[in-house]
Amino acid sequence: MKNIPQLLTLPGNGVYTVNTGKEKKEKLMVAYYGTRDVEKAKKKWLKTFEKLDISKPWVIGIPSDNGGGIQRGANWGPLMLRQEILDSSKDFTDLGDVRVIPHLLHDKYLNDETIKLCQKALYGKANKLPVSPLSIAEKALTDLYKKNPKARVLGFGGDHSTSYPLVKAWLLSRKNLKEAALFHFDAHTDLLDRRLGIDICFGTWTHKILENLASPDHVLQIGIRSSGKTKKHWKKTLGVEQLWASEVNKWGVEKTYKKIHGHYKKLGIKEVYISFDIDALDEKYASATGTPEKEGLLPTDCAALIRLLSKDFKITGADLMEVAPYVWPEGVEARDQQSSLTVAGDMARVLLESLRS
Ligand SMILES: [Mn+2]
Repeated sequence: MKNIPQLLTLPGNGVYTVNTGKEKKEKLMVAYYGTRDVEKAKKKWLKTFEKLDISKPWVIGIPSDNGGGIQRGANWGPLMLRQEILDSSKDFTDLGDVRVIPHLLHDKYLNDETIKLCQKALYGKANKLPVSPLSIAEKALTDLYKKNPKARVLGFGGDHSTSYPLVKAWLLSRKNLKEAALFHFDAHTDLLDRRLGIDICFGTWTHKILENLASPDHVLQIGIRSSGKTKKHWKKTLGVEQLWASEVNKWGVEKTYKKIHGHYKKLGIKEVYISFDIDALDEKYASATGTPEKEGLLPTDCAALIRLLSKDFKITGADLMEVAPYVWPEGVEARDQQSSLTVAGDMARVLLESLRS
């Protein structure tokens, strides 16, 4: 645990800037720690780790969008999502943000010399600590779960590759892996083996996480509508189950939930991690994201499904990904852009609530 405060930084401060976003970062510091002074806020934040309280869910931000690749901007997700849920900040413990060097993704893609130079930049000296956002996140979460296996963590991304360390650390710390499943909201399957040779990015992370699950059918994907391959293809080649957006919109909440419940019960699932890519929602509700897609899910349906799921299964981990506040597709008005962030905040609250029940 002694490494944790080195790997993380103040909530909302993980995006390295001098002046950009200063007002928003300060607003968050004042709300959390009652000061605009970074050093004073840091002292109070460090106290969080002296006695971590597992009666409340924990929030962690991974403000990295280097695993994206179509339209970046999800690095601002963690700061903006916290702004949207400030009023309920007493209901969770904020661990802060993973420290991010914006040019890096995972340490496996780096040479020794670069790692040493980046260690010096982050920690003041060369040591054994990781330097890339996904590697830092995995190390921090693994250490946190080791001491607190019952912790319930809500991660804020970041592009969807930042779910990889969150879900991996969650899976590796489960007492009974056979009872653990992933419920994945997304317009896309994220199931590529590699994208341009890279095996951990927004388009591949779900494929990569299959090796850590008890079996591939422990992933259930929902909201899919933009895939080069059919539902049958993914089931046949990888064994992953999907509920496409067209099916969910046709069936409605009740019938859809019956399918989800039936699938997990058949497998003997007891606990579930919910990974929520905001683009699972229809573009009308989620314009502030890298790849908005038409004919998606309704926020009210998603909230209802999460609530139903949390009644029958323990939700012990969750994340909200790909919220990109400054990404503004053509034709979207300021009002719609703000309502898109409000909807994302609502989804964050629903996820927090599911971790509490
Ligand atoms: Mn995704």
